Amino acid sequence: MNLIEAQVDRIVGPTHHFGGLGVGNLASMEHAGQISNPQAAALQGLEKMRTVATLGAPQLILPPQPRPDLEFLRALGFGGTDTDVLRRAYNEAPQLLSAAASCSAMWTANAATVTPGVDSGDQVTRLTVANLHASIHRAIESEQTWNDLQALSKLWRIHRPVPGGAAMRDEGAANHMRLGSPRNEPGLNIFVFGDGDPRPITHWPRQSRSAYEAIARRHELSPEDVFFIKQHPAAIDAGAFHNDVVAMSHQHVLIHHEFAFSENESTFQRLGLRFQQLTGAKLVHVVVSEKDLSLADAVRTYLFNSQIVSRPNAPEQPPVIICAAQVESHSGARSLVQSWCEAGIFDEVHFVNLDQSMLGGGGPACLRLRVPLPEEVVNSMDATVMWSPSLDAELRELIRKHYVSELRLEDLARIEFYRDACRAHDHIAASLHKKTRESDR
Ligand code: SUG
Repeated sequence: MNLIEAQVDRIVGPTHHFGGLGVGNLASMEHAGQISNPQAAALQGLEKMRTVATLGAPQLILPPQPRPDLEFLRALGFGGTDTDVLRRAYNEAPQLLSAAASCSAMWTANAATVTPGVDSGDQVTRLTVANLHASIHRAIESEQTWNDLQALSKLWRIHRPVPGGAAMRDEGAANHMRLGSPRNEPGLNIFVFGDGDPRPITHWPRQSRSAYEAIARRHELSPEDVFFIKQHPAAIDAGAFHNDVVAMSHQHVLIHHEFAFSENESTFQRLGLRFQQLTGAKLVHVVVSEKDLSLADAVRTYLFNSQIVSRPNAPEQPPVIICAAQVESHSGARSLVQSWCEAGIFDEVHFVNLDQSMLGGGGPACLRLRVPLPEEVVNSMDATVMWSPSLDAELRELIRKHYVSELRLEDLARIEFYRDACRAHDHIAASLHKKTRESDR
């Protein structure tokens, strides 16, 4: 039996804007205040989901988290009517209004850390919802994320976020990699953390080792198959605020930049050896040198943030790699992908335009949570949120009708805009949970 990787994406919300809130995230900081296009952002996300679903992978869709979060603003002392709360937040602390309206939950790679049941010695898939304590706008996501993931399946166990505040800050799957065979057999779990020595100079490391140690314990992973690996401080300082900006993995493939990790060769030797013992196969380990692609260009193109997808009905075929359009227009990054396809690591490459997400520092892999599942769990999942051509068409129509194509921070302070955003959210959520769709009958 094989493990099938379900992909969970969230629709970008109607309040998508560039708040410059991403800690250590150069794209986010650089584009702060720029006019955003929520309609294009949501349609671009849907287009990527279509690409993935067309490969035969189960593609699940979550609704946007309701924003602006007025409860959050009220808790911070902005009182009065809804109109007052929005106006006061905008006048007194616009960055808090921006945080309350952020659609950052669209980057579902940060929703949770996931391990398949087989790694814990049983068949129970485990998820720990990320606390996202490194950033104000992201720390408000976890409650809704817990509810959303809980609703998707009854056959997995979802743990609450790791407690303990900033010392236990956790960014979910963006810093976690699992290597294993395509079969439902134990694999290796690699947890990449940024705190401790050697420290970055400019940016604050978002992921703590202690949080991942707690997750490995909670998920009952066997210690000999768990690796804790340190992010290179130079990578964090160059803008790799998450490991998935400089490293990617899928089954027997591990590809990363030479400055992704602060580890010596022996760690990777142990990793390769253990992988071979566990799976009987050789780990394909590709290290991209600074000469072939500088750290700065890795961050600019998000090459290592490509989404790798196996076709469930052709599991022995090499997977497909989905890259941001920025990879296609960078000759160095493009030739690397082409060389990997020629070497048979990937079957083919698809380029997708995710410009609105990229301006906030999120590429293809940031926009999905991958969940390796045995087939019967895939079949147990909430079918009403599974991608289908008719759901896709319905969502596109709603987005075209209810989302604006130009948004400025001051718009978020208007009560009319707030009401429209609530309506847009309700339409999308209702559409996702509709039992039967005209065209599916
Ligand atoms: O947490 N950007 C997100 C991007 C997350 C990318 N995810 C992965 N690498 N897996 C972040 O920094 C920008 C928000 C703003 O600028 O308004 C933001 O939150």
